[in-house]
Amino acid sequence: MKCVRCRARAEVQLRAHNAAYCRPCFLFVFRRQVERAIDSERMFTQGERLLVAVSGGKDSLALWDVLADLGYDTTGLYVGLGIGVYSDVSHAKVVAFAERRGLPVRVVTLEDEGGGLAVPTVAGLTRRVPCSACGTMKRHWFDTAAVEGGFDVLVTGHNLDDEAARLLGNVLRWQSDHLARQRPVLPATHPRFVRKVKPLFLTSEYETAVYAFMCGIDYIVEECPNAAGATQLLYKDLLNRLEAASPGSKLAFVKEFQRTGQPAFAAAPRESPNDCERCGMPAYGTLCAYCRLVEEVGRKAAARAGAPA
Ligand code: Q46
Ligand code: ZN
Repeated sequence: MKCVRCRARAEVQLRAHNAAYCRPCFLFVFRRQVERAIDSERMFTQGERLLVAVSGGKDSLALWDVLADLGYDTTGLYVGLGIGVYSDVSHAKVVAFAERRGLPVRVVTLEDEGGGLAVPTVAGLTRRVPCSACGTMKRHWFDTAAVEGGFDVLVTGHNLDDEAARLLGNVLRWQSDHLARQRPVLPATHPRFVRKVKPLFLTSEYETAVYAFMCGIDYIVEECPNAAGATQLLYKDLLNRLEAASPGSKLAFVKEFQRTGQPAFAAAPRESPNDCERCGMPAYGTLCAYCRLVEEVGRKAAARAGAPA
């Protein structure tokens, strides 16, 4: 197999793109793909301050690596979720990467913030699926860190596989509100929000894994222990089977949704949020999702301790 750009021996085959590349050409094409996503979706410009949410996994670290190479002003954000060894190892990987590249990183540890509520405690007390509690908490701390740090943009490492799985989940239940918001760029719609972008939305998990491997990025290989039962994984598995039989399906699914489906959902009138009475974040009702969760935890913890709920 030969590289489609330079005819040298290819090291990577990308069936979705009907292409194969040698190492230097793959690295070039990978970076160019990220750059094109940033430019074509007008995600951000040089001079803006980017807060890059990093989990210690391959996607977010590969993205941070590319953004730093492209000369953007980046700061990493690591949110410690309190998930045992997984959190300890992922924290260490983020700190080591930031030190090696000489990049600033901000660490928010949930045990030390807002009442010391880590994901396992919250999930246990509220009997929620850990990923549901985790999602609400991560979103809250990402938004808070971005706004309080005076950043222009919050960048996340969601890749094509994540976006396709999320889209499939939203379509299966026709969640029109979620479909209207599933975009690679979410403008700052509230004073407590900054713009949110996903430069890897057309880049597959396989591509980021190859990039991280070729660049010698040391990332956490183990999945979060809560990922095993997550519905997202089931959707990913289904989509992988589809992709194997029909390469390019995921890319077409996400790309065409962005071109045709999403604008139709976004055009429908939607309720605009209030300000949360407690933290000022957008809320449907008096409290935002995070403050509702914290309140529920307080109630359940008190009930468990035998105090009146
Ligand atoms: S960290 Fe959190 Fe993921 Fe773990 S608890 Fe679920 S959502 S699986 S990206
Ligand atoms: Zn709130």
